[in-house]
This record gives sequence, structure tokens and C-alpha cells, in this order.
Amino acid sequence: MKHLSVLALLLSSIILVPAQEAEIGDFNLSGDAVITGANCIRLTPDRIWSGGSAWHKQPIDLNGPFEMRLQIMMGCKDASGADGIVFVFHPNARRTGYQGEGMGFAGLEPSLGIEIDTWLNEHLGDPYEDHIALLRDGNVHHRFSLAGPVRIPNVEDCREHPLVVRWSPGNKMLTIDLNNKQVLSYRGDIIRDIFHGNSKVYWGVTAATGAYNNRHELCFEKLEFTNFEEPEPLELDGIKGKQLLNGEIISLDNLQFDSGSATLLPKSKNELNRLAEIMRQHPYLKLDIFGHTDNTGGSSANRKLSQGRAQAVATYLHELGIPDKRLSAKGFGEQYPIASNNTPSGRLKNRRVEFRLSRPIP
Ligand SMILES: [Ca+2]
Ligand SMILES: [Ca+2]
Repeated sequence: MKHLSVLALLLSSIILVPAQEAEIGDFNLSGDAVITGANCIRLTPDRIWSGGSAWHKQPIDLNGPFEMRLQIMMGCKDASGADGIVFVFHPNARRTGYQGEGMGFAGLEPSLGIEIDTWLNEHLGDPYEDHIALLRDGNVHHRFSLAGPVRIPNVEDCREHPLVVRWSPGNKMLTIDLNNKQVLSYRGDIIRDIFHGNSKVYWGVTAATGAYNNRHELCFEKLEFTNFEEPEPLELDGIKGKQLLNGEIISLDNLQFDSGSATLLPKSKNELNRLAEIMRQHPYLKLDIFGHTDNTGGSSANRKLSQGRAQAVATYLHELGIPDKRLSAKGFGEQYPIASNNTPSGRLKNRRVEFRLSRPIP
């Protein structure tokens, strides 16, 4: 039952779904990895030439957004600690890659890996400091990094460090937070370019030591796969933005009000924030805001409602710093339908707010 619900969660890309928890028994271990507690896996001990990995048993679908939060422990030896940990996506791996500088990731192909590397290998382009980078296809040379290396403060401090991996398929953006700070981001068609069109991949964490060593651990209080709510693409970032700047009248589907009310729904604000940005970029343009309703309810009530909605938009833009003299709000009620008022979908189209940018007449 649990796996069914995880699957359902992965398939629904827009709806906010409560977090699912993973348990320690949900991982396949490979190499030297051992379970050391209710919520911890030791990937390598602090001994030379060791390698281990933990792979979640269920694949994840990259067509859906997700967020994973875990804690990593990179050992206690700073000056002589090695080699590091890699968070990996791979279509079928349940094994550990090469040890030493390979961090248990080298040789896994195709793959996407987030390395946290604590040992300087000059021939791989490693910076002197501990660093994080996005790698592909088991290749640990930084010439081939997709992002990074980014230098980070010493992580071999015997402490757990929160790592968050977040994927948003809508804008194809992967972001990585370490110690509650975003350290890496990458935009790319991961499914097509790395996994050859295969969206279902396994994920796991690998680690290794070589001639030098450290204890590498993966822990979680609660390992969650949260399908976060993916932001809708902004209409004003596409064709409608261009039409608006061409002086055409546009309406925005994402602009919504409570039924029968002039109160803006919170989701409308993203689009209006973008509109304010456009107005700031073009400070000579003025904005006409036209409110319209369908024909249900009395015509004078409709006129009042449409005026209130246009005004609510103007007020919000004013709050964002757009001067009142650049804004004009007018309500037309049911006077100018653009679709039939005899069907629900037609009435939905008729309830709208329209925008027009214009140059002031000199
Ligand atoms: Ca290294
Ligand atoms: Ca270090």
C-alpha cells in the first residue's frame, strides 16, 4: 500500500501531497555500508580503501517534482580526511562505484551525481577546499562538471550536515542546499540529456576512502519525499508578455478572485508581481485595467464587482510601488462578453480582467 501511495504521489505533479517517509529498511546496501541505528547508515568506516552505498529500493520519476532532505556526516579528520560522498541518480545501480577519488560514484553510467568532495586531487581539477559539484556519468573530473565545483567551509567536523536535493521538472531546475544554504543549481533536460529519455531512476548515496580515510554516514530524522507545489509558468513570461508590450489587450488565466468578491486569490499575485516588474522596466508606459463579468446577477451589481476587481489589481500594483498615475482601473460589468454566457466555460471566459499597456499621449 505504501509503495502505491508513493507512486501516486510521484505521478501527480501539481497537487501538494503530504510528505512520505522512507525508513531504513527501504534501502539496499552495497559494499561496506552497514545500518548503525534506527535512522543511520554508515557508508564507510574510517579505514583506508573502503567503499559503500545505500540505494532506495523504489525508483523516483523525474517527471514529477520532489524534495529530499537528509543529513550527511563526512567524518572527523579535516587535514587527512578523504574522499567524500556523492548523491546519485542512476537507472539501475545497486552497487558502489570505484573507491578513492571515485567516491563510490566513478564508473556508474549513465548517472547524475552531487559530490561533496573533501580531498584535493589536482589531476581532477579539485579546488584545495572541500567542495560540491554536479557531475555526470561517473566522471569525477571537473572539466566535465555540469555545475561547480563550489568551495564550501570544512565539512569534516564530526557533525551532521543537512543536504536538500530539489527537482522541479516544469522549469527543469535542480537545486541543492547544504547547511540550509543554496550552493548549486542546474537547469537542464536531465531526462533527455542524461538518462536518454528514461524518467524513472533510482537514487542513492555513495562514499569511499582511499589512501586516506574518513567515516562517511548518511542519517535522517525523517527522510521525506515531498512533492512540493510546482509554480505555474507565468503567462507574462511567454507570448502574452510580448502581446502586452505590443500594445495588445490581454487577459490572464492565472488571475483569480473569490467567487462574487473583489478579493484577489493569493495565486494571482505571482502574475501581478511579474506585471509590476515589466512596468518598472518600461517606466514610460501606463496600464489600463479592465474588469468584466458574466451575465449572472444584476447588471449594476456586475458593474460594481468588475470595477472592484480592476481596482483590487490596481491597488496591489500600487502596493508594489507602481505610481497611481500610471494605473487606470475601469469596470464594464457584463457589457463586453467574449464568449457565450449560456455555458459554464463561456461564463468563465467572460469573468476576466484585461490589461493594456499604452504610451501616454504627449
Ligand atoms: Ca577529490
Ligand atoms: Ca575539509
